[in-house]
Amino acid sequence: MDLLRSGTRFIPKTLNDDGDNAVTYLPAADTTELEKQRGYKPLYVGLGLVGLAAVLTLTTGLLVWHFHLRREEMILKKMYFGSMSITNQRFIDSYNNPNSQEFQQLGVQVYLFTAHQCCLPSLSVAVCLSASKTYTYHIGKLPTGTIESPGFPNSPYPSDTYIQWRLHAERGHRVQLMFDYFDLEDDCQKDFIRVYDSLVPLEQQVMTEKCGYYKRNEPLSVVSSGNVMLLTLVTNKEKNYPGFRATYSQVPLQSQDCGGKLTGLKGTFTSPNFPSHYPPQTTCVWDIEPVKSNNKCPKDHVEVNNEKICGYKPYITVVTVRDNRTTVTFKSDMSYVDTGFTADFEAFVPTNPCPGKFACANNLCINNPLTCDGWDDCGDNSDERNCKCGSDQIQCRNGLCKSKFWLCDKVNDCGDNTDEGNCGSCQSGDFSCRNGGCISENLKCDGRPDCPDGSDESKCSRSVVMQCSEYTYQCKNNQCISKLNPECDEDVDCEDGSDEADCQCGKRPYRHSRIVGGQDSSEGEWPWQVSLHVQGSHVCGASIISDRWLVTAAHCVQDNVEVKYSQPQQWEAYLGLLVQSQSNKWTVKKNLKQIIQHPGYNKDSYDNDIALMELDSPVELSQNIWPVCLPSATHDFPPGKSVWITGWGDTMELGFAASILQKAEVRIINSTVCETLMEGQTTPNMMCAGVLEGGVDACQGDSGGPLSFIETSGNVFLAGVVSWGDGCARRNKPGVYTRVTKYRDWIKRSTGV
Ligand SMILES: *[C@@H]1O[C@H](CO)[C@@H](O)[C@H](O)[C@H]1NC(C)=O
Ligand SMILES: *[C@@H]1O[C@H](CO)[C@@H](O)[C@H](O)[C@H]1NC(C)=O
Ligand SMILES: [Ca+2]
Ligand SMILES: [Ca+2]
Ligand SMILES: [Ca+2]
Repeated sequence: MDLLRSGTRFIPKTLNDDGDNAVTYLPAADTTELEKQRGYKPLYVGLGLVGLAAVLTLTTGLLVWHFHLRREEMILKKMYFGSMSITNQRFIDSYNNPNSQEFQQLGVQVYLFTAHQCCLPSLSVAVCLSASKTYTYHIGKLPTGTIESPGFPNSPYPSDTYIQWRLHAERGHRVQLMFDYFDLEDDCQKDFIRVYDSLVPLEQQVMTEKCGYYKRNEPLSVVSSGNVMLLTLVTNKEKNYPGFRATYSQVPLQSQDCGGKLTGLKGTFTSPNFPSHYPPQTTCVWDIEPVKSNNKCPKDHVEVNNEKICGYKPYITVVTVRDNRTTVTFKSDMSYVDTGFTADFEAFVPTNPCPGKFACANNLCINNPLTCDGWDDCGDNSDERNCKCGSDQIQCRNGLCKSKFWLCDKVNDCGDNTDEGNCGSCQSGDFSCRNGGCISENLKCDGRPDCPDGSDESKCSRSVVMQCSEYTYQCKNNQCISKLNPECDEDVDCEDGSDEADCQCGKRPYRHSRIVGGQDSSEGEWPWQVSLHVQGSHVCGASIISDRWLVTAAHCVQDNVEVKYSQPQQWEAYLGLLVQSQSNKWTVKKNLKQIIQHPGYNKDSYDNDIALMELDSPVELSQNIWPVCLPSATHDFPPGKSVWITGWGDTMELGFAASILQKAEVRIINSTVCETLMEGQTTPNMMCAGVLEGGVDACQGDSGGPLSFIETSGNVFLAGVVSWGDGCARRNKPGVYTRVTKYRDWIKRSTGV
């Protein structure tokens, strides 16, 4: 009976040897319909299938085979489930217990899942589900309850597990499940949960599948369409994460959960439960009345004006209705739900749609100064057409104007490459050496340096040892290698392996699945960010580079008439902080032992704007307190690439103070171009970065705070220190940052780090 123990491989094809294609899907019984029509609950029974083929002959009614196949790579990992509904029986609670007298009287012989009966063959090796378990909860008796993954919160969930939790609400209610902690392996091929709108894992009724990490300010919540829900947890052999904790409850099923009549000239409406997941099988109709289909979106969608909208839209979507009323319909089908939408509506006078503002071609109204500024604010570029370009703009051949920041940064901003022509690059077929000059493309990566600086060998899979220069990386054994940025790129390039030593820096414990609209950071997202306080208030930012040392800006520690900022006893450093004035168990407050301002700091030109701070005692590193990587002196941060600025707002100047740590994505500006734009106020010790397309201008960087560059390996490097240009990310003004690579040797000499 116990296949695994007997050493036999689990063969899921007991019934039919044709394998995958032979699995038949019969339509699932619609549980809600049965309930509504007959007042009966259909009886669903999970059948453990392994070695139990005989059960099949006993069933009456509808039999549904569920074939749980996780995409191609996972063909070896399958689970089979059967379910059966007996439609002529009224459901009573004792049917949940197959040993009850009532159940036995049904005359159906059923095997429920028990440990070791369901196995997952993985990578051709049979793996038994060591803890396959089913829990059942009836919500009516206890209004809410908690579900946790095994071991939570004290230990990670177990390997090779399949667990299911069945939730029954009372009739006339929905089941609501809210995860307040969720941290699973990032790869949904490996560990995942699924939530079903049914009591058995029917593919057609999956509401959602989740893995990875959800931060606390983005809770995960799902609602069923009827009064049942199933949660399953599947884990594989490796990498066990903390798991999850969820609260279940029931919510009354209302006939009118959403939709309705909207009047007035302005308003907002959202999908049900927004920003949580909307329930499956939902239809909402809004009649908008001051003012009014194709097959583009066959599944869940919003329909307005016969136009269906679905999918993820990072930017605003505008629908214009040329009528004095409209209807908006939201529909979700049986499976896979998401967080839905929020929408604003506004009535307009057709003859003057945007009084006092600019009317985009899509009828969005934007403030006049946003036209012809080089940024697409309408979403259809109509605010950037027919413009006369300003002196700080590039006149693109296609008629657009773009900010001059974006000249010669290898990103085609005009769309027709106007901004990337005349950048002194070589003819096609030639390779441009980093320090100028052109060589034939064939000489690239041939193992011999042909450019004077060897840069033709700098972006190759193999690194060559060559003469040291400002374009090579120096290994600990003093050999210099040709590869560009070989540090912590997960390939050993130095003979002594020193390029891959000490690569724990710049790792973020939490994985950040998708960058959501807002600019608030989440806990542990920037664990090197420090808040420096003087006299109880936040004054500057800093970055953690070791358990003892911080990097900040020299101008932060410059004395003025009122405060001796250069004195360590003036300062308090808050590490692991997310919200100002809200310390938590991860937050550590430290005093300083010493401050080392760069001896070459020039308070007029802001040249060498960098300083070091030593903590009075080493800080214990944690998931929220972690050092950033220091780039080697020859590390290249090329123009055109994204970097992140973070901070609570610059309070030294006339900024605002944000309460939650803010982040903003900016783009590195070509330094030759920046020098021109800033009219010679920059030095080679500075680098410039500007707001990205679609970005908002807000003052998000703190003086002294980090400019973080996320390398493809996932390690984050400190590219810069917020210095001047307000430390703000402003559309038409680049931010200027201290170029950290210039100070690598000084930092090493001063701190040993
Ligand atoms: C809306 O327009 C129709 C004609 O298109 C008109 O008959 C109706 O009175 C209008 N309703 C309002 C509220 O203006
Ligand atoms: C920066 O722009 C100049 C022209 O202004 C160009 O020669 C140079 O190659 C650019 N630098 C980079 C790294 O693209
Ligand atoms: Ca614009
Ligand atoms: Ca460009
Ligand atoms: Ca390497």
